[in-house]
Amino acid sequence: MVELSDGVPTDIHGDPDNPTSEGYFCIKGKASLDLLRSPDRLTTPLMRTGPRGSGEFEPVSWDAALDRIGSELAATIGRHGPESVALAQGTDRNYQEWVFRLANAIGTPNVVGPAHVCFYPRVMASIMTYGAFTFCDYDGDPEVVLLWGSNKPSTHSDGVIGIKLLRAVERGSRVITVDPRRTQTAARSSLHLAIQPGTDCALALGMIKIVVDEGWYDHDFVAAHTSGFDELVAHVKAYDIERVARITGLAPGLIHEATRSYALAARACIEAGTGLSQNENSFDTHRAIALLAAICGNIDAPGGDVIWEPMPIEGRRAFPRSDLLPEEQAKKRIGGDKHKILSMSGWVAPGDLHEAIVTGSPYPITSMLVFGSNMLASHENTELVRQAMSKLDLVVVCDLFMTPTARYADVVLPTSSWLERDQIVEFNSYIAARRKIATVQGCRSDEEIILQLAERLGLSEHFFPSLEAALDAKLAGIELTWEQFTKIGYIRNEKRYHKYREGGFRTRSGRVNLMNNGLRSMGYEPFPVFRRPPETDPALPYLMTSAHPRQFYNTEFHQLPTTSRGQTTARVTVHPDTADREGLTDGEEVDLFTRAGARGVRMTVKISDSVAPNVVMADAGWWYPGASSVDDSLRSSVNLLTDNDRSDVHMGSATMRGVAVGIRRLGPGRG
Ligand SMILES: Nc1nc2c(c(=O)[nH]1)N[C@H]1C(S)=C(S)[C@@H](COP(=O)(O)OP(=O)(O)OC[C@H]3O[C@@H](n4cnc5c(=O)[nH]c(N)nc54)[C@H](O)[C@@H]3O)O[C@H]1N2
Ligand SMILES: Nc1nc2c(c(=O)[nH]1)N[C@H]1C(S)=C(S)[C@@H](COP(=O)(O)OP(=O)(O)OC[C@H]3O[C@@H](n4cnc5c(=O)[nH]c(N)nc54)[C@H](O)[C@@H]3O)O[C@H]1N2
Ligand SMILES: [Mo]
Repeated sequence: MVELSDGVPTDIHGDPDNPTSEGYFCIKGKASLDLLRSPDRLTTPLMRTGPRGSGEFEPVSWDAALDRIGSELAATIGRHGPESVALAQGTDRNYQEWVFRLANAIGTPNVVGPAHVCFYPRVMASIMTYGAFTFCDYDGDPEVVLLWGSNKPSTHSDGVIGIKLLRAVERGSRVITVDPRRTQTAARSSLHLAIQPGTDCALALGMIKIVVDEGWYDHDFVAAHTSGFDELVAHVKAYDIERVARITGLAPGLIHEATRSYALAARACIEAGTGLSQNENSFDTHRAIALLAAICGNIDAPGGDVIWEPMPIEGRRAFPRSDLLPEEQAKKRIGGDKHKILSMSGWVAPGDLHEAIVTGSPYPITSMLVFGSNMLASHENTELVRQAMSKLDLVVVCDLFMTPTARYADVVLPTSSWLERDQIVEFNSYIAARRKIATVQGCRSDEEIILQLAERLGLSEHFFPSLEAALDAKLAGIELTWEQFTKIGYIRNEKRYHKYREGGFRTRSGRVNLMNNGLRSMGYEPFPVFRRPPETDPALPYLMTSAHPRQFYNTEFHQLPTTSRGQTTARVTVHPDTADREGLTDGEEVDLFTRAGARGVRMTVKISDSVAPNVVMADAGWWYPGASSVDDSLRSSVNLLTDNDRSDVHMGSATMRGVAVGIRRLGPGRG
């Protein structure tokens, strides 16, 4: 709820009637008015005048900027084909379907983003298992919530926010947390499994074995609605509890107790988060968890994992118009032969794209349009990203702020924030009309920019005469216009349980694929397998992992007073034993490194026994807005240390959690 005084926003707070938030409001929401007022906002298009990264730009008009982009794109499409244009977006935002529609209309299959390390490993694992993806039914009062690599109370995801979990706990739900870190929720959980980073796949397979051995699975559901159970039983024989305990660093008794508690609960759901999606086991970890949930009969059950049914609007599914992309173009998607499951979802993994740009193979990629991603900080392997961005003929970055990534652009387009645009917001539980209530002069929304680019590229037939016409078209399926919808505000999505009882699951067989022959025919294992534990090297004795910070949003908000107050440098949390061993004091600066002698990542030490002695927890997503060079602004960016060496074969998920590192002190040792 935004308070307006003479049309000017003066205050912002939560909306008690909102079906998702129930009025809960986080610090990032509170910072929204900072976004309108920030003196650092970009307010005019810029063209680069100095070398890439130098930060030297001159202001130009919108027409000059868009004309240049239009003509350079037309030229490269003419010379090298539409696939030479790559589009990029960061975290899922409400205009994502517009980016895909533009790509499809241009005819390029190359859209890059962090999908490989964000929600897509989970989404694709669920789709390959039961034909859809699910969300936790907190309103259905689960007896047990298995919070696995997810820190829900700090991070909202999938349109269900932490407050729903906290309310369920108030009503009696028990939480089991699987997290290498003792988070606030872990401390209040009935069980906390402080797992070694990157080993969750072994745990999930071990839990399946226990459920099978003890006979705790849902016999009727397994018989009626799954296929491949006997083969699964044979497959998990290799994951006996002693072996799993060794891999994960967890006591066998604790694993058994957690499994019993989850499997025997009448209602139980699993919140599987991004903590599982950033290592080489990512897809199989999520698939093993999907199998565990299925055999326990919790899919589409009250208080369980409920399958999402989108509302019949032209939203995330239909609006991208994948029919516009010819089959022979889709086949050219970079990485399509390598990371086949990611490719099925329409995304390209950053490592694959950047490699193709740098090598020019299998074909030239010359241009990139970035709609809201600070990829020099957020993609793994910063050095490769930098090489790729340096090589492109045309880089366009749409952003609110001058980020390290924007400094590499030829053309920067100033973008509006969420308060400055009309948008249909599509969540699991509802759709909402988000209305424009403010204007920052000079800025345009991504949707407007895409409409104007489409016009210059002669693609208007695939778009709309105006933004309002587009919003009307999106709502046609529910027989509303945008104008009418703004008066209604939001519409709740209907939740229905046990939908499979009517027509089966949306898989080819209509059953849950415990064994997946489709995966086999693509050259993958039909069952999840745990590959290997994170590497250990005596020179790199610690396993670095990370979490999304409560007061920032990925790499965002470091320049805003409300959110940056209280933390001005990136932190690494180390155990007191580690501090003793390395001679570290609280608050001192250190470098984390992965190669002796190579540049490290600068972090401020925080000593706490919330992590194990061999685990270090580094803040991800850091950059310093005030720094004079790109190098300096990225000095605390953990992706200086990540690479594409150990990535998931299905999705290309890079290893960002469970990276072997050493700690280098900068000053003399502790007394
Ligand atoms: N090491 C490590 N790396 C990670 C992660 C990690 O945990 N560890 N997390 C990964 C995950 S899950 C994700 S999703 C990615 C996030 O990666 P990104 O999405 O690249 O990161 P963001 O900070 O969200 O970048 C968004 C940029 O968009 C701008 N922006 C905000 N709103 C808008 C808008 O409406 N329009 C436009 N055009 N721009 C806008 C912001 O100012 C910001 O510069 O990072 C990934 N990288
Ligand atoms: N406040 C805030 N909210 C956000 C974001 C943000 O940056 N800030 N980012 C948004 C985005 S793009 C995303 S993808 C989501 C992510 O939200 P979540 O899915 O909650 O993911 P994270 O917070 O990245 O990590 C969750 C937990 O995983 C733990 N973890 C780390 N390594 C491992 C491991 O190997 N195994 C296990 N089991 N756990 C591990 C971390 O300690 C952390 O507590 O949040 C979204 N919401
Ligand atoms: Mo994400």
